[in-house]
Amino acid sequence: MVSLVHAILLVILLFSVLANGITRHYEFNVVLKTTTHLCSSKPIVTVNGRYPGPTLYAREGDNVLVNVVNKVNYNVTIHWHGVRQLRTGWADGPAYITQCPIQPGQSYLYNFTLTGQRGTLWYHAHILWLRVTLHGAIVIKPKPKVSYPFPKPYKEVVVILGEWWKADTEAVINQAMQTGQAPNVSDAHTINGHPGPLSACNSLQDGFKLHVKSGKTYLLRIINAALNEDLFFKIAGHKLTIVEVDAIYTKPFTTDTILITPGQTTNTLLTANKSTGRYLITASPFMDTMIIAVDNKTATATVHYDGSVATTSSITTTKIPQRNATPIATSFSNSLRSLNSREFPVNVPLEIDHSLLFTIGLGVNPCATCINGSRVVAAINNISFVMPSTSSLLQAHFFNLSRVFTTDFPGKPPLAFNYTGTGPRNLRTLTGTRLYRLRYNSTVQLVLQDTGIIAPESHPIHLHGFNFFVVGMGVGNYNPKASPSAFNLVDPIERNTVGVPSGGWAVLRFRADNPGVWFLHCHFEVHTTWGLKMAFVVDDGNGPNESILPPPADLPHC
Ligand SMILES: *[C@@H]1O[C@H](CO)[C@@H](O)[C@H](O)[C@H]1NC(C)=O
Ligand SMILES: *[C@@H]1O[C@H](CO)[C@@H](O)[C@H](O)[C@H]1NC(C)=O
Ligand SMILES: *[C@@H]1O[C@H](CO)[C@@H](O)[C@H](O)[C@H]1NC(C)=O
Ligand SMILES: *[C@@H]1O[C@H](CO)[C@@H](O)[C@H](O)[C@H]1NC(C)=O
Ligand SMILES: *[C@@H]1O[C@H](CO)[C@@H](O)[C@H](O)[C@H]1NC(C)=O
Ligand SMILES: *[C@@H]1O[C@H](CO)[C@@H](O)[C@H](O)[C@H]1NC(C)=O
Ligand SMILES: *[C@@H]1O[C@H](CO)[C@@H](O)[C@H](O)[C@H]1NC(C)=O
Ligand SMILES: *[C@@H]1O[C@H](CO)[C@@H](O)[C@H](O)[C@H]1NC(C)=O
Ligand SMILES: *[C@@H]1O[C@H](CO)[C@@H](O)[C@H](O)[C@H]1NC(C)=O
Ligand SMILES: *[C@@H]1O[C@H](CO)[C@@H](O)[C@H](O)[C@H]1NC(C)=O
Ligand SMILES: *[C@@H]1O[C@H](CO)[C@@H](O)[C@H](O)[C@H]1NC(C)=O
Ligand SMILES: [Cu+2]
Repeated sequence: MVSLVHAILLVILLFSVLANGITRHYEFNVVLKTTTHLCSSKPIVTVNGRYPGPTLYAREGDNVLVNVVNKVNYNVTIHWHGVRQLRTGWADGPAYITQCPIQPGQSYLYNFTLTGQRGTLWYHAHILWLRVTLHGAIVIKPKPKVSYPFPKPYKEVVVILGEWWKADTEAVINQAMQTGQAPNVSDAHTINGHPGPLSACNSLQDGFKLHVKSGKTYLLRIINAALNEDLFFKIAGHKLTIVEVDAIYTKPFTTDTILITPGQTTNTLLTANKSTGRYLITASPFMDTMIIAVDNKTATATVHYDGSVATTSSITTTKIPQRNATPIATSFSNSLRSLNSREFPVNVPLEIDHSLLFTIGLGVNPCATCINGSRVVAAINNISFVMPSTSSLLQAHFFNLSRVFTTDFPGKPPLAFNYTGTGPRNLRTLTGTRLYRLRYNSTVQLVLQDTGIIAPESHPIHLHGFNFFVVGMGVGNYNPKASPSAFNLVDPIERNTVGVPSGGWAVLRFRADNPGVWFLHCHFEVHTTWGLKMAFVVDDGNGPNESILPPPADLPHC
């Protein structure tokens, strides 16, 4: 009898576990690890000594607990990029935005639930330039017994694209901040931690090998973890079928080249339809403003058919896209559509409460100690954002601390001008810690307009706490009268990071249904450092589930 009762209880427990997800516990020790490959030997900041870091596996609905223990001499925080963090902003991770840093010797338990999300996301350090080596994949499987809306792949493989400096990256950005100039570009791109067999890096490593069986289909979960560069991704002799971006299912489409900006993820099916051989995988930069320096080296890896002999001469190669191949980039962006099925409907806000226009771009401010007496900066609506230091913005918001921020961030540029034009103008920006306030459940249309101040440039803009719909995109200046007629309000792509075209604009829509303080910034680390960032503060609603949860007891203090 006892065992029958136990069995029934177990079944009930199992069902509640299946319905609500389980709790997954991860231990992340942030430690230094000395690498001896990749053109240089130097200590790097890692999770558990691994580069890239370990993959965090979970299912939709799971509660994830990650205990982060800081064993390095840097302040550390970790961001769970793309995880919506409904009411749990305390676990979002950007330093001085939602938490103070985890100081050396301290630890912090990130506690969040993966509600309504499945797909590939990633985690990375969100302080200093530590994310260059502190990053890894988050793989969220559908709920038990739920299948993908595409044929089940034979195997799944995480492919992380990165950027590698021979020098210490903190020295690189510190030098740039002292001189006021742009930081040195990287020395290599990487695929799963390796520049690859054909790299100019003379790495002894063979590079990453993707072993495949002829006739099978593979799901590649591609992540751009580079600091400052958009990347093209190709596989020689094979087409790629895009099925998901930023943990949102897409209408499948086939392409030979993927464009992926820092912060974005792309899931693609690869059918190994050759019988044998080795095929080159490439990751190369996209930057269509020629005066901006990029690391022009191509990272390589190989698709290796089972039974093929490994000689360099036997690798089938592919044409690398030019760094300024704008048509390839535009064609890829224009092909993205949300799946918009019954299970995964598109809910684009149609009535807009806040219609915002943000200019994004560079500027120049005086700096007596800098090389030219000036420094390059970056700004949104002419404000170079300044981080608080005495508390995080979320703590200040929750505990009603005054004098940490103001809520007067301008909803439109202070000065209307020919944004993408090149005429002479005052290059100065203002500084401030200003936020834009949104009522709970209000709707936002945000036009992101690149400027030609110094030079037009594409910017991968990332919003924390939300996904948004990209309802329109174009070149030149956004035209409030003409541009909306081309909006896609039916099946626009939904994502968390958008590549705003160089000298152009993108229009985002989202509903402010997540109370808290949410960072909006360029995912080129150099632009964020220079000030291309701001935050939204979303009020609590009146309902029982519409307010921020109280902070955990171990939340770090400044
Ligand atoms: C995680 O947060 C939830 C509230 O969202 C809380 O109920 C739970 O106790 C927390 N778990 C741990 C281990 O602190
Ligand atoms: C940046 O590059 C310059 C020129 O190659 C070099 O002199 C300098 O040492 C580099 N800076 C760092 C921090 O490596
Ligand atoms: C393999 O797929 C590619 C791209 O879809 C196609 O061009 C090629 O003809 C296929 N090859 C074979 C042997 O089926
Ligand atoms: C990369 O840039 C370097 C320095 O500007 C140049 O010498 C080299 O030819 C370039 N390589 C490619 C593949 O464009
Ligand atoms: C310094 O300023 C001069 C004049 O404005 C400009 O031409 C030059 O490019 C600047 N140098 C650097 C390294 O930014
Ligand atoms: C902050 O102020 C709001 C509104 O006045 C109040 O409801 C809330 O309890 C205050 N929070 C704290 C932590 O004092
Ligand atoms: C803005 O500047 C661009 C580039 O100089 C020019 O082609 C365009 O005509 C200008 N637009 C307006 C409205 O002046
Ligand atoms: C930005 O603000 C500075 C300082 O007030 C001003 O001089 C400059 O003209 C402004 N630029 C733009 C584009 O609004
Ligand atoms: C949010 O607003 C929409 C209408 O704009 C309404 O249908 C929905 O019920 C609201 N949700 C909440 C939680 O208030
Ligand atoms: C609030 O959330 C809890 C837990 O998810 C749920 O059981 C409850 O029904 C929700 N209440 C409302 C009014 O939505
Ligand atoms: C680490 O963060 C604390 C809290 O904000 C700050 O006081 C301290 O200066 C930081 N340490 C370093 C090395 O930046
Ligand atoms: Cu940028």
